[in-house]
Amino acid sequence: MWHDLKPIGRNADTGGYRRFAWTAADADCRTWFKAQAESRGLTYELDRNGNQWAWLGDPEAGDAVVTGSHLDSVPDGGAFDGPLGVVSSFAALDELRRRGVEFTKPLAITNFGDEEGARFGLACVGSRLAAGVLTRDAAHKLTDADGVTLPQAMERAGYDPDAIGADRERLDRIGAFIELHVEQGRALDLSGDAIGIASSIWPHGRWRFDFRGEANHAGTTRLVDRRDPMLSYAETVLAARREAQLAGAVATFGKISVEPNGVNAIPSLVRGWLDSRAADQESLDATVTGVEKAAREYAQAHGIDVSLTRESFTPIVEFDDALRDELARILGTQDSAADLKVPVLGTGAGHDAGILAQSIPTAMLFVRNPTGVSHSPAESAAEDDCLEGVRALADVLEGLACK
Ligand code: HGY
Ligand code: MN
Ligand code: MN
Ligand code: MN
Repeated sequence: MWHDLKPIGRNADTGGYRRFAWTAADADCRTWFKAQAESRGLTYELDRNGNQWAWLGDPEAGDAVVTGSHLDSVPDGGAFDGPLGVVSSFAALDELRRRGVEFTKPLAITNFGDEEGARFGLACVGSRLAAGVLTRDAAHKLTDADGVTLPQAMERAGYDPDAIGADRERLDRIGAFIELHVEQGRALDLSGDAIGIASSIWPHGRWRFDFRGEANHAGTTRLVDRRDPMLSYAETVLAARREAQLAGAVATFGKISVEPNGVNAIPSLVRGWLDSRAADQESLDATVTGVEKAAREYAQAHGIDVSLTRESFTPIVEFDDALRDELARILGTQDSAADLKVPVLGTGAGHDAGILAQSIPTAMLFVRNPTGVSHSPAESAAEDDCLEGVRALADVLEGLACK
């Protein structure tokens, strides 16, 4: 199963993955998912937002236990971020069938579309649309770096962009959603545990800074005559590091666009995207406010126009206590989360579980990542830990959906 998926969208030179929404690699991943579902006799569904579902039992019955994750990636991403959750879901079902359990509730496995937002800039598009927290109109405005809109991309991939939108009736059939994910950090490596349970997802967002200056000749324009927006951008990146350090947050400028983007031309426009996250809202607010203040002060001093646009934001997600305690009881045979054998940890990474948690009892399982590295070809997880993850997920699904 894993080996059929691994080659899809993989860059042989870097070992990284490029599985952007509505591309050929995405289509191949979807074909893989459908084949896995049908080879297990599961009822395959593709919902109006392009999310895939594989059902055991009656999808209409309600109170379903659902597990899954995503198959798309960031540019040059790792092999585990997303796919580990989907593959582990199918493997956990295989394990439950080996155990001969009897299901008392419907079970479904999902692949949520466009979780990374790598192509159109907004994360969790498939789950946000289904949950009704992203409107069709707003989604239709999403455009990729080549100017292709999300509706055009969906149409080219054979999907109907006018069908997208809230799917509450489908989500209301879910009694509990569990997402297994490779840890994106080193907490489990440091604690010496293979498996962890999520307590929360930090509040996080994406802001776009536009710095406008004056295009000019790189060779003939005196320094004093320049209005170079690249300097404002550079100062803002350094300010982001300072502000995040002060607030105990994280801040990243990982994406930039420059116009006209010529080696020998002073830019007219530099766009920089800030990704910032913190364990609490106050620290996040302090960071972004500080970065904005620094950007405006520097821009003003150098005759640069600066504008700031918040492109996306996800408030803190506190996962459902009762479900988290239930997982803890099942996994650690503990009566409550208080004296856990299985560590509970917060995360700065966003997930579809964070979107669903806003309206459905939701929990996350993490599998140890020995280096903590993610969103990189170097992302890794030991096979034994992945198998431990499958066993833990099977235990949880058995505890929640079986006699
Ligand atoms: O950006 C994130 O945290 C997630 O990997 N989409
Ligand atoms: Mn990711
Ligand atoms: Mn992910
Ligand atoms: Mn010239």
